[in-house]
Amino acid sequence: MLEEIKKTIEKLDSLSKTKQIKVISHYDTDGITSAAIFSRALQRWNKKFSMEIVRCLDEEYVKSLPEDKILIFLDLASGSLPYLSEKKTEIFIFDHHELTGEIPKNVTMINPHLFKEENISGAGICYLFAKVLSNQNVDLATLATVGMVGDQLEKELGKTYNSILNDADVQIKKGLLLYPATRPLDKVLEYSSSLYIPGVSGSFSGTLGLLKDAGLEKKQAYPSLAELTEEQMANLITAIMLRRIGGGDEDKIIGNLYLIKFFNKLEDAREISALINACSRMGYPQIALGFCLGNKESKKQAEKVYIEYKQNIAAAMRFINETDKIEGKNYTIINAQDKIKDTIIGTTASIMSHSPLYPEGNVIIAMAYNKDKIKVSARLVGKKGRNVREVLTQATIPLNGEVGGHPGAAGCLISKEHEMEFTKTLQNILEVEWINV
Ligand SMILES: [Mn+2]
Repeated sequence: MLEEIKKTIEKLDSLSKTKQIKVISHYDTDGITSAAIFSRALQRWNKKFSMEIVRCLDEEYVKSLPEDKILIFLDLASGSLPYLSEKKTEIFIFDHHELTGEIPKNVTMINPHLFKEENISGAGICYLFAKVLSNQNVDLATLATVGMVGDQLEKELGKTYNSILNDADVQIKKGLLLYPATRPLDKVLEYSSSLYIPGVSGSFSGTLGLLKDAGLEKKQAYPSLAELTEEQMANLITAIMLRRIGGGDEDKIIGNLYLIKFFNKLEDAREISALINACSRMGYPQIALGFCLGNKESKKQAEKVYIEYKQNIAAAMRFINETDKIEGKNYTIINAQDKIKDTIIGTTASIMSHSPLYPEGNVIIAMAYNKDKIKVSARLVGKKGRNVREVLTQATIPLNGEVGGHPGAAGCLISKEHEMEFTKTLQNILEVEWINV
């Protein structure tokens, strides 16, 4: 792949002598960190460019792109090859998503799928590009680490990732997958929505009880996960396991913590990823990008937006608790309409699927308006149960919706005029299958 990257750089170099560059990247954490790495690398290479962050590439958008500029796509576009073949300009793609169709003649692609290599996130690929360009760019490896965590690729690290992590200013520590690992444990345990511990999550006294059982004491403050010794970490994990008996998910709650330097402070890469993601979902990808590039003003703004985002999520969860739901034996449908932002409806559905209120195998469908469309997110609680992507695909066949995702987490966009029809079809599918099972 490195050889291909070298050739790509030469091609880009000669083309850019007569043509302007437009870079388009994805709006999630991996896309934003890709954009940050790529911008810095182009800037140090003395190339002028413009940058745009988008949520998805649809046909209309691709058509609207200029024909007289070099187009570079980061962390997306592998699934849009047929549209791109119609553009009359040179296109470069640095992506890790699966390819649909042949690579058109006007497209140069760097994608690990083409080289049968380990899956590397968009930011990882952009980092390799930057490093081939100049060794000065090794300082961008930390951003590549954030992109990796953002796309949850840290579970199976191969050779390439190990070398990227080697370049990065990162401390790796085995421990409890609870973030941020850099804040006092009492706060993180009480307020975490990613790891549910019966009697502890949401309870101040329960949290203190757990910490006492784990033998952890408050000095000026409780220690953070990052500060624990190996023995303390093991005791804490045991104390949590005892409260999650029957959970059977040790591998899910233990893993590597990635501690990185950001703005000269030790930070948890997962927390940085959550902050970037939050800014983008709240409609401020440019703040997220500025934050990644080390802009102090962006950092201030990003922190503010992150707090707002958490408040939005909390309000969404309150709304879900209080609102009427369509409930069947093994499914729950929530139509939030305009009460929840379409950009956080997926996160909301994920939090619900981790909540103890819904039993394993339950299908959660959450819907929210997006202008004249409806964004639909489906999640399966636990691992065993229906393929939710299939469920959405079946329900959207008559409506011309586009479904994306995996068996356990999927989403689609339908037209608002089909709201009632869609909900009914969905209900029918979920009911019928239940009888079949
Ligand atoms: Mn990605």
